[in-house]
Amino acid sequence: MNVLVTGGAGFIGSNFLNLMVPRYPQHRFVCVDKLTYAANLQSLEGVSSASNYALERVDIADWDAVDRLFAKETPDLVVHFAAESHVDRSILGPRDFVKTNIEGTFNLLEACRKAWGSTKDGAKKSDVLFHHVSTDEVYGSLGDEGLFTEETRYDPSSPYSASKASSDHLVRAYSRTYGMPVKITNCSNNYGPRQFPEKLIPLMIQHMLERKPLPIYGKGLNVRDWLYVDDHCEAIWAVIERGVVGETYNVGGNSEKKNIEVVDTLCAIVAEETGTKADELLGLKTYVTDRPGHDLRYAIDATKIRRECGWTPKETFETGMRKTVRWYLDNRAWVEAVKSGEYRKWMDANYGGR
Ligand code: NAD
Ligand code: TDX
Repeated sequence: MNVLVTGGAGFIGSNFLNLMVPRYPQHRFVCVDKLTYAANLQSLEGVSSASNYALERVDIADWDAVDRLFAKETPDLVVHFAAESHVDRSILGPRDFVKTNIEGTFNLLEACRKAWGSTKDGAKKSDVLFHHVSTDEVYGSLGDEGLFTEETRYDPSSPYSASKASSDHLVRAYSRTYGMPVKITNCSNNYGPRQFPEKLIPLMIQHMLERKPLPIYGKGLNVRDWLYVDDHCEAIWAVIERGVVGETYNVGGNSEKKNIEVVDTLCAIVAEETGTKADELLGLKTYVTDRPGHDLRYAIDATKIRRECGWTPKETFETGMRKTVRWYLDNRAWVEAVKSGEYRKWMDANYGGR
């Protein structure tokens, strides 16, 4: 198979490529990425010289570029990770989210449609499967009870989640209207190596190492369902291999934690791993203004993917968090590289260099 992996230089996409490129030498993997602030080619050093790997710098919001890419590559499978992914950025500047997450997904679907049914007699030319990587945030917020299922009504709260919801609707519409083969996964919060340090877990680790305040939004009582990134990547592959075409699968770690619990756990692990007193790190906790429209609680019912695709997560929250802390301790240069340049400018402009 020729596999296009959009957003392959970002957090989840790079972990996906690091797992799949060596595992499947019979498939060719093309990383399709605009290389925004969130991308880091160092994350792909382990696969960049593999003979079944290639990189194409493409902005998926640019139709001509996407059209050219598909003419050149004729993919069998598109695994679509590329997105603007940070909720806080979407609140401060939603435009890029609409461009990449909605228009970008639309362009990829159009390119697949062109490959799917553009012969004169309307017969399909190729069988390209479109796997859309989405989020549980499309469902909005839960109260204290209940879980998101694949039937939960969409009710997004942020420009980010609204743009992802919109892209999910487009993907389903292409399946129903044109009969195109698509699959969707809606996953809970990921954590692990190579995550950009604007997201809760790597941001907190970094601030602990630099002895900076640990900014906790509101009272820290919002709940997320955490999943180790490799478990998410395996879930995507399980759905590609064993999921039913046209179906949606929720993916989650069965690991609900309040934000404050996440920070306390991280303080304990970082203290242990660095020989620091936990109290010194716990003393850095700082309660700051809440995120506007902050969803209270996310939690996933992953029964369908377990039952139909035989997937279960391998890591627990405790084992995954320890691996993650170790990775950030062992890869300080990676963090420094992504913290330079555009990220630093954005943080300085919006958070006074936090
Ligand atoms: P990320 O921000 O780390 O990476 C996104 C990648 O997409 C970057 O490499 C970036 O350069 C690329 N990109 C952005 N705009 C592009 C464009 N216009 N054209 C081509 N490439 C572009 O994101 P992530 O956390 O790895 O998330 C990947 C996907 O998984 C996203 O679709 C996100 O919505 C979804 N998701 C993420 C999580 C999570 O917890 N991180 C959970 C569920 C779903
Ligand atoms: O400094 C912080 N302090 C804080 O309290 C940050 C960055 C976050 N938070 C809170 C907000 C959330 O309740 O921590 C929680 C997690 O925040 P993020 O890491 O920004 O993730 P979230 O907003 O939940 O979204 C993530 O999971 C779903 C990803 O960024 C999305 O791409 C994915 O779809």
